Amino acid sequence: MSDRGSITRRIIEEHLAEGKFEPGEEIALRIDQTLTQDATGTMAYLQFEALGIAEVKTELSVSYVDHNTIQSGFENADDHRYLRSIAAKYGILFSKPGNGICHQVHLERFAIPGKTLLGSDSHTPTAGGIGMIAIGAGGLDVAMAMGGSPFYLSCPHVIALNLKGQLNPWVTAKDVALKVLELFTTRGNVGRVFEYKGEGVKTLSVPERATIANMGAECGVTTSVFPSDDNTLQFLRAQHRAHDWIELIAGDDPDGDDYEDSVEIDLNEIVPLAACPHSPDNIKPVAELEGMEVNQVCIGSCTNSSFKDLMTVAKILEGKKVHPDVELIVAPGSRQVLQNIAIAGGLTSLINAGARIAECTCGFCIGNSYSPATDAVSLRTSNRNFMGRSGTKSAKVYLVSPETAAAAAITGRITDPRELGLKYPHIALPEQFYIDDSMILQPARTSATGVEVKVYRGPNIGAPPSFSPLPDTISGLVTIKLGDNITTDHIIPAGSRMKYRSNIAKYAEFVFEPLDRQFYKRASETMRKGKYNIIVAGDSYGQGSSREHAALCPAFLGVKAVIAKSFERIHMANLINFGILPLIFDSRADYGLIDRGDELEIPDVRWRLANNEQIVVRDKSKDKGKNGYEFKVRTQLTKRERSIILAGGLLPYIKSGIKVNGGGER
Ligand code: MIC
Ligand code: SF4
Repeated sequence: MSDRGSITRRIIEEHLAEGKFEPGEEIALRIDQTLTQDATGTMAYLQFEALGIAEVKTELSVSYVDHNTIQSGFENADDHRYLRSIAAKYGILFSKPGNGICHQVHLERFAIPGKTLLGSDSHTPTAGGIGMIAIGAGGLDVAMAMGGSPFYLSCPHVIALNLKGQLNPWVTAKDVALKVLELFTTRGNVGRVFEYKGEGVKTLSVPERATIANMGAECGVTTSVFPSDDNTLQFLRAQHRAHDWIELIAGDDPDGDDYEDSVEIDLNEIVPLAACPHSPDNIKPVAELEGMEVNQVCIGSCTNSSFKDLMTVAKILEGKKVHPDVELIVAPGSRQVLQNIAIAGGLTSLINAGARIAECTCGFCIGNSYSPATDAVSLRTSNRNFMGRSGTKSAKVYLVSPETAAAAAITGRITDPRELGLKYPHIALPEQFYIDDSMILQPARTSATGVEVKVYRGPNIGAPPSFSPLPDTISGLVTIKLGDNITTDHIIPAGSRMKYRSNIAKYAEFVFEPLDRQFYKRASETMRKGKYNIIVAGDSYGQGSSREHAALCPAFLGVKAVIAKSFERIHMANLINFGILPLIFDSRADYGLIDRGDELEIPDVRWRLANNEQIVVRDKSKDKGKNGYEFKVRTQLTKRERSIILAGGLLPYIKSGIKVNGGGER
């Protein structure tokens, strides 16, 4: 690997399959490793099967089961069995339910500095904490990578985040992540990478760096990356994986063009912070919220469930009891964390204090368990507090550090942990973790009989739907008009609905359920009339998760275009993969002129897209009697993406080999 330039540039250049390192231009990256989790995994593997490839072509692919582990009914269990049989058949490692959250386990057991990782989960950048380029994507893109195809993306603009100084006691990596969200917010960061530099980086361990990289996902960046240095070596050594270490430090930037911008963050100045309801960028100092009554405290999730996180909480709670009015839930990030806090005595302190010890899974974070009571205040160490995500619409979720969470568990109120009057428990990483990988199945082990592995398909697992090519003209109705910051949790809820991830016809009934329960009915009626459904939205449409169901289910309901002020990266890629045209208002004022129910026509759209000509939308419900009100929209699509939409999505594109004319690079 060259020793010149930013870490981002060095890893990308080492993995370029197409294009060159020019921010904003389309590039294709060779992918060394993939990860999937069960909620996105079944659909990803159904699509992988459709590619007809005998075996995964990556250096390593791991299938985790960590999201849908509440097996109330056969659906989840059937999915797990399907995933296990697919892993055995195609050469994929299988991390059993209970072994831990994909990002935590991947960091511990598989992440390698300098490599690329593509994961069907938006928090895949967690592995950036070890010095990987780790990117979240839709399941179909991950399926393609498992099949050996490169991953296409816009070459990122790299922002240097220069950390100086050192965190004060009781101030943590989570507070740094929240500070970054305060500075950059949840929108406007598409196509960027945050690269962490500076003396302050040396004061952070790998799990702390991983917490910060994890929440870059909330800013919408492509990924976040840290150097690989002595701390990285120490972490890998503790994981008995020193052989995976390489040093990776940003080199000279002779042309001075590797970083688009540089922002300094003084770690000494950060104080305990909280993200207030209902967005991860709604940041306030904990001190300003002090005294607010707390009903629930949840510690865990892929952001803050490491050994250090839980041992710190255990030390704070040692010899104390959880406040009588608070329920405390602790979900270790992995079985390794659980085993090691048990060995170190932390688990006993947590149990004695009155914590409810949950499984090593996503659990509360995805809202499929431990939902708070009506109107409750819940303090969580997770990364998203979108309205209703906890499973309780009226609940108020605050995102905080494990230290702040533990303080509230004791006092029953939001408390600045510095005011607890305790000595800060500095927890060092063990020299060597206790390691037991017996819940990670090697492909050969699952087919112990030597007979060809039979893929198990339960009745809830349907074939992935296919979609028609883009029509010459889109004639449709505005089925829903939305505001800014619509998340994928709004588009297709997770929580209790998540068990239908493998059954698109059923899951589609819940599209936009949190916002408009009539959407499914209206969309079905439009389809019966032989028209398409069109979604109109404001800024930053599709924030949050990588779930391709937020595109797949609308496509199943006849959505052919989304017209928005701006889109988030992963969701836009998913729309393209399922043949939905993402259009951007040329004049933002036109957004105000459209109403739900309006009849829209997008004439000659097929020809215009193919030839990269201006696309025009005609609102036939406005200026009646004339030709309707016409407004201009644009796309931010590469040639390849335009071809995919023309074909009706990525799978039909691969089969059809359609190619288009003209420029149109993003
Ligand atoms: C999330 O945190 O929202 C999820 C659930 O992990 C999603 C993936 C999914 O919807 O299955 C994500 O972050 O991509
Ligand atoms: Fe799981 Fe929550 Fe992390 Fe998503 S954000 S992977 S649901 S722990």
